[in-house]
Amino acid sequence: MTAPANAPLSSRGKLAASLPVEQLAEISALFEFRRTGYSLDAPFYTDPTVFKLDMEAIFGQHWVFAASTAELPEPGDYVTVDYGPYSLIVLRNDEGGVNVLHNVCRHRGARVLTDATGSTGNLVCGYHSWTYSPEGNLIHASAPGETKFDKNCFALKKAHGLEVAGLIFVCLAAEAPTDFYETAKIFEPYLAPHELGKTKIAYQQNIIEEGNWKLVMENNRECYHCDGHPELACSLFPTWGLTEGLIPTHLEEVWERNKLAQSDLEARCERYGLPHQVVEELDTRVAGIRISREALDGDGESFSADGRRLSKKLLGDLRDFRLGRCSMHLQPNCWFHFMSDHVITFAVFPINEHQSLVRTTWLVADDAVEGVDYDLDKLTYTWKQTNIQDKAFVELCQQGAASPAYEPGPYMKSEYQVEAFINWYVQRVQEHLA
Ligand code: 3BY
Ligand code: FES
Repeated sequence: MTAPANAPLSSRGKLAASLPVEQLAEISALFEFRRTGYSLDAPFYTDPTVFKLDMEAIFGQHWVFAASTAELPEPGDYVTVDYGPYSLIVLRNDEGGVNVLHNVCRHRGARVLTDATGSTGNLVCGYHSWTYSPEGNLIHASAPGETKFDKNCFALKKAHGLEVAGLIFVCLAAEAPTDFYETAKIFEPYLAPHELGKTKIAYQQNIIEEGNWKLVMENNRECYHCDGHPELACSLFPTWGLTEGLIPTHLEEVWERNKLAQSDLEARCERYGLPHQVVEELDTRVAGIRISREALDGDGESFSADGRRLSKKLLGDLRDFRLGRCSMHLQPNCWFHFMSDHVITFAVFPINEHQSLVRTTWLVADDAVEGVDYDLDKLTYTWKQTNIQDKAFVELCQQGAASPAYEPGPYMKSEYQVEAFINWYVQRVQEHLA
């Protein structure tokens, strides 16, 4: 784990302080009187003011997953990450650390970098060529005859960056919450053996979903709907062959085979010294997490129809393909699957109250060769299908929430992680409002 390289500048004023009293009372009441155990009221998904509050209280205060190490391997490599009103530059510096800078020129505010990814020395704004060092210091502002301004006062604003086991997180708060370091200590040993620092991007997909970011997260936090994911379901459940859809046809056998598949996986993990215990603290931590290692169907190697490996190169120093999936859910915006042969990262970047960008990235060993060690279409098939199906589910819910007929419905037991996400969200916003 590397410590944050940058001290941020100031935090923005609270939205709450700027709202008319009646509107603030109305928004606070939404949180205070929401019916627990039920989905949220419509304004949580449709109201622009609630969205602004989400950006301030959640995305403005908490650690957000931005990218993986493989996306910026060399000094000068960068990605730009946008959510809500923010645009950030996440850049690999010469010391191997990560600089996080607001992508807002200190002259007249133009976006400095306009590409989603790239490699650069200094950062040059395209409007009047103000030029910043990779640390964000203004080093050149050609303005003939200009004598009266001090370049030191016009550095790009900074945010916090933290790289843990190959994942890069950013935080916009003036003081980043330190609880996240404790959460990172939980997941680091699960991820470390997969050596994400020695992976490369096989494929990255950006999907814009016509849905509020919370609907995207809620949808990810349950598999009650997984009958709608035939490609995923047949590799996800060790007993898929014994089920009809998600309904077990031979209950006893399903139970036994599940137990066997899982205990076989756990024995392998013990042999290789890989952590496999379930940690589930999704709403009891400020930096909520669920992590586990679970068996897959068929050969139990990867997300393929027969459970066989999708890349021939093992990640890191792993010695066995049959390691199931190590899956991690983090609040507020991401989830991951770490297999022996590849890794998939998922990040949700809210755009506005009714649109979200979902970025999915497939990582393989950096020496794996496309067409030789892996077939890109096969590697990405299951989750590309799943993402299309999830997008449709999210969009149906967004449409429903916009109808006057919508009212919150009850979460089923199997949706307890959705409830945990919502509880986490409500608690965090209420803390912020307080
Ligand atoms: O991606 C996940 O985390 C899982 C798989 C399907 C839905 N979700 C619970
Ligand atoms: Fe960037 Fe003028 S707005 S140089």
